[in-house]
Amino acid sequence: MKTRAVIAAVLLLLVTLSVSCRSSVVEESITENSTEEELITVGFSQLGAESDWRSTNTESMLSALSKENGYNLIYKNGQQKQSNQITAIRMFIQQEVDYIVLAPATETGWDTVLNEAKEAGIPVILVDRRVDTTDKTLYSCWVGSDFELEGQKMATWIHDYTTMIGVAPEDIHIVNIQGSIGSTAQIGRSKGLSEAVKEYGWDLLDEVSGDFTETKGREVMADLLQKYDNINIVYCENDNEAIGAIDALEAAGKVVGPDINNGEIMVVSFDGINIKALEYAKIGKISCIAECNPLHGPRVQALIEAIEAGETPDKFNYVSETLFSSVSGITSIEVEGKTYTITPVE
Ligand code: GYE
Repeated sequence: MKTRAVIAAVLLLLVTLSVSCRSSVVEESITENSTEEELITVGFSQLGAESDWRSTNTESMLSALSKENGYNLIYKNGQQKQSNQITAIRMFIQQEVDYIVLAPATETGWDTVLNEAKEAGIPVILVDRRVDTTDKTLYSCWVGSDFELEGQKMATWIHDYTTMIGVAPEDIHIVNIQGSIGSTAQIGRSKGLSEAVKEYGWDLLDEVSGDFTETKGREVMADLLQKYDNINIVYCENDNEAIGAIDALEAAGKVVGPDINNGEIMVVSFDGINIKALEYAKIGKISCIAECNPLHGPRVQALIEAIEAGETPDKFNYVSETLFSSVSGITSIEVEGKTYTITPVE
């Protein structure tokens, strides 16, 4: 007993000595570690900065995944190039981030790099657009809009409105200024329109990409006006394109508005975040805008928190959205049995 007590006392002394010798170092690294460890490191690869929607989305992500909220965010702007996004993801993997958040430019071409993230054990959360991978386990979950539904809603609004003012389907001559080709937003919105074209027998004159930008929207619209003299509806896959297209239409002496029976050219678009576009919607220069909500920061934050708490969030998380219009007569539309009320622009 006595020997054991002596050994215990000596051991205690040794431990105390070694702790006190290292104490300052240990304390320092504990302080450092504890703050760092409390923060969740997230690598966010944004696809670019092509539109107002995109800048609002970036701001929302940066403010939700902030230090104050417990995040150490590494933000990378892909400048519209998938190759830049792939490089960013590889960098995040090397930095051993806790999560990768990806807003992908296009749907295809992600299998290899997402496999690398999976092998490194880093969960990937997709935001806004989606990826087209055969293996759905390459990402944890996705949050964004139902782009095809947005297109269907817009097509239904066009159908209801033109029926109301008595325009025959064959007298509807549409051009589609598409978004960036291969992006989920473009694919869904173009599909919503083409299905309606088939169903109602509208005349879809042309589909060209305006890359979701004002400059390209203006350029493409000017070309389309050279090619066709009977355009009466311009379907723009985002507001920035619509603003550019309206410029080009007015520069060519056209009157933009919903009165297509009297020669006006009707413009419709998507997003509803750009101030100028909302102003245009108020005065009828843009006849209808299908809302696309960019405020995904808190949604991504909630998904990360759920995973941190050991939960498995739903794979696909949709945001509900409205339509904005100041054109009188249509107060709601119905798509697949569901009613959507039109929000007037104030
Ligand atoms: O509509 C457009 C942006 O993917 C939903 O991308 C997004 C689209 C948005 O540049 O303005």
